Amino acid sequence: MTQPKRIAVTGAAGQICYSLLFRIANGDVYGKDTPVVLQLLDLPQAQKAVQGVVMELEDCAFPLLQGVTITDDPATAFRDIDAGFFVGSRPRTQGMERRDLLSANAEIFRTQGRALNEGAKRDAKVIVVGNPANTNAMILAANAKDFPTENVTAMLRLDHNRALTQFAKKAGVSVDAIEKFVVWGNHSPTMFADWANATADGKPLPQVIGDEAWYKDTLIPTVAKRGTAIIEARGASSAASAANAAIDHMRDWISGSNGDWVSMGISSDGSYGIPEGVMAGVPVICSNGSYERVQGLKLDAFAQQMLDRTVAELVEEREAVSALL
Ligand code: NAX
Repeated sequence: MTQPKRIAVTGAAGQICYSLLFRIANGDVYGKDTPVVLQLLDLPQAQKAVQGVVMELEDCAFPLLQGVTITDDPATAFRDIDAGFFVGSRPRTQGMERRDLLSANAEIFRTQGRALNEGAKRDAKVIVVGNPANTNAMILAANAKDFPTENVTAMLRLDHNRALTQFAKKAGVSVDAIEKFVVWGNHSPTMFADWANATADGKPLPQVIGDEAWYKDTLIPTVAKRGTAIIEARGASSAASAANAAIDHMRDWISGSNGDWVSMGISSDGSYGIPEGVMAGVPVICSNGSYERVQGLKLDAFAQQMLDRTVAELVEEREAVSALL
């Protein structure tokens, strides 16, 4: 058997992790030949709940799960890791302003960035799920000074997957028939689900669907408000689908996306006029354990306006936390 991969997961007692941890232990990230060791982080008051989750992991008798550690210390959680799922974050509580939420999370991700810098392998792959995911990822990367910024990413994949299914249903095709679709920008209601280059079974998706009003007036808002719709229906926020999206993101990054585009929040190099250093969703193609931005796309006036709007929000978020960068 190959060496086990060490995977840190934060927010381990939370509802996303109640799905995520079992998928990772089942081999859904690194494949069925690679054993894993889980290094679980949560707050001191959540340690007992994490122990309960670990009891259930044990009771699954996953052949690939070679070990689990539980801690409330980020340095211990991130030591020697090959991958990190940063799920835990401070939720918004009643009366809390958006600015306060950003700062509370910025503090968490600053501390965790320093610990990541100290302990993680330099080629570790990191996904930030905890909201505000893009800005948290930017802070994490900025505070992990000797850790490659390109190895810190934010999750846009849930928005991506949500849109794929809506398109597939409308076009009457299977989800995997749709390619070259991207969600740009922030994981927030401003995100821009862009179908301009997308295809269904190789044919241009806008032509296959042939209903631009549906795209603008139904698809875009449906995806943007899907999180809220799920809370209203389920009485709790997306969990299994969020865990699945995190798995898809990491699996593709590790094993490749077979030439197709996927949406990842990555640190901007200035492409598409997105200010450098902002962690924005862009189209990437994954292969051989890395990703490459899809370059040279032409954006029409509508797309440009949508991109500008979501990027402006990211820039605002960056300004709100600038002291911690
Ligand atoms: P839960 O509230 O169920 O769990 C969060 C867990 O994080 C708790 O166990 C809490 O103790 C822990 N935690 C808080 N601060 C921590 C810290 N400093 N270090 C370690 N652990 C800490 O939330 P859950 O539903 O699991 O969602 C987790 C995060 O994902 C939230 O921020 C949520 O907004 C975000 N989401 C992001 C999505 C995305 O697409 N990027 C979609 C799903 C989800 O809404």
